[in-house]
Order: sequence, then C-alpha cells, then structure tokens
Amino acid sequence: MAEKILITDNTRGEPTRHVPRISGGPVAILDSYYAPIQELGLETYVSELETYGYTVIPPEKVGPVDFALAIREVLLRVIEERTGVAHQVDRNGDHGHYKGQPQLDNQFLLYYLLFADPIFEDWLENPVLRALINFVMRDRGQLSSLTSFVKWNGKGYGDGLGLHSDSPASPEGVLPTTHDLVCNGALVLTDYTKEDGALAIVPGSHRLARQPRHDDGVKWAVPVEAPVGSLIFWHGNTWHGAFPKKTDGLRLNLTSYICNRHMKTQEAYQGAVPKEMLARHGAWFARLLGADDPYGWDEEGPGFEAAASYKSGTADASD
Ligand SMILES: O=C(O)CCC(=O)C(=O)O
Ligand SMILES: [Fe+2]
Repeated sequence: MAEKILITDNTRGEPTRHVPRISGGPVAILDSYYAPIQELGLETYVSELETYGYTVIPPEKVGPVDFALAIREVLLRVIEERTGVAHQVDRNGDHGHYKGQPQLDNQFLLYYLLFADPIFEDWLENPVLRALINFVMRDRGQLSSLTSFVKWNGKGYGDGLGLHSDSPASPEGVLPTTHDLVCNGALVLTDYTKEDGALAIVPGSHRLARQPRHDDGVKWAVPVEAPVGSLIFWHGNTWHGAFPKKTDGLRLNLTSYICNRHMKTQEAYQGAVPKEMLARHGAWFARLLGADDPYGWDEEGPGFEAAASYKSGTADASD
C-alpha cells in the first residue's frame, strides 16, 4: 500500500520528496537506490545523467582532492613498473617495454589495477561512486574493469574522436532501452580541458539506442572539462571518445567500468579476489566483485551459500 509522504518543509534538513513511499510491489526497491542520492545531495547530477546521458560530480562532492592525487602518485609508480620508464605528469609518456593492447602513439591503458595497490580498494568504497552505480544498475552492477587511460601529446583517436558507446549492441547495432548493460565512471586525475584531451561526449546520445555510424556524432561532441578529483559518470549507451591532446604532459584517469552482473566481466574478479581482501570490506564490495556469483559451476552445481552470505539480489545497498 502506498503511503503518501510529501515533505515541503525542508528546514529540518530532510531531503524534499514528492513521490509517495511505497511499502511493497516490484518498484519498492527504487527507494533504496534513490535515498543515498538524496543523502549525498546528488539529485541535480542524476537529473543531468538521465537527461544528457552523463554528469560531472565536482571534487568537493567526490571526496578529498588529496585522495585523487594519492591515486595519481600510485599510478605513476605502476606506470614505471609496467613500462620501465619513470613518468611525471608534466612530461610526455613513453610506452617503454609495456605491451598491453590497445596502444596508440600517444596512449596506453593500465589494467587490473585493483590488485596493484590497496588504494584502489578504497576507491571502490567511495560513497558517491557506489550511489551512482546502484542508481544506474539497480543492484545489478559488477566491476568489469578498473583501468587507467594514460595519454600524452598526440593525435589520439583522430578526427572521429573515437566515438562509441561502451554497451554491447545487438548484431544489428541496437542498444538496450530498458536498462543499462554497463555504465562507466572516470575519476579525473589531471585537469581535463579540450586542449588537454578531455573526454568527448555527445549529450543525449544515450536515447538513440544505437552505436554511432560514420562519425555521425562528431559535430555534436562536446569536451567534458573538469578539474582533478571530478568524477565523470555516464550511461552505457552514451556516445563518447576523447579530443586529441594538444599539450605536453600526461592526461590521467581512473576508469571504473561497471557491467550488469549477468555479463562476463572484462577483468577476472570472480574467484580471483583473495578472501583477505573480501574480509576487509562489506557485502556490497563482495557483490561488486562477483564473489556471490554462483555461475560457472562444476558437477557439484551452483554454490548458493556464497550468494546468500553476501545478500545477493537484495535491495539493501547500504552494507
Ligand atoms: O578517455 C578516453 O580516451 C575514452 C575513455 C573511454 O572510452 C572509456 O573509458 O570507456
Ligand atoms: Fe568507452
């Protein structure tokens, strides 16, 4: 039965609410995804996300900028370990002996960062990131990959800006209209400006429900300019790419790519996350990494105990 609660007096600091609370039925769980959005004051940002297909959460809402800078330092260390070349943010990059694909003349990607340093576990606990994942994926979000795009001065994806949707399409190129198969968030680790190779986005393209064809989004693409510590978050259908980086120095991010838990993840997490890491975190973290996923069973059949212990499939987004 619906209980109508309309809060118009906001003087007690309670979030304004115009929708009745629903105590049952198939959509009652929506409250558990929207409440954290309200508590964190993210209503305007999810409104933009729904309207334009992306939003930029400013650093002061995401968390201390020092934390973003600490991630950047760790990434510089990982870059050196994987390339064999010491890197600095104000100098152009160098592939060194790093072979990870794909690579462009002025770009490579770093993979499997969750296991590279504990700071990445801390990032996955960020309340804003969690609230956005839960809001978009409705408790079906799993980490697909945690990577970093490392760019420097060069033509990058060229005139086409590399526009694409992150979502898998049907064989005809059609994207889902009922729910996101994937969504994505880039934590900005060097200031994004158009000249500095900002993310390019086609506002509203998430509604077109198809992949771009023949560069047809380029004329509508806008640079997503954002300072260090911002979180750019977009729907799986949203067309995006990047402008060429025309300045010297690195353009760095931390990219949290999320998929529906019924999909295969890009990076191997299910069964690969050590128990000690899971023990450091709650049930939500375990579900994000597929620790509760019973699929991929052998003759013993699915292990439902793990799913039950992590409360899989519940609306409880708070643990
Ligand atoms: O920043 C870029 O180069 C594009 C990133 C991208 O396509 C992605 O993270 O899905
Ligand atoms: Fe992408």
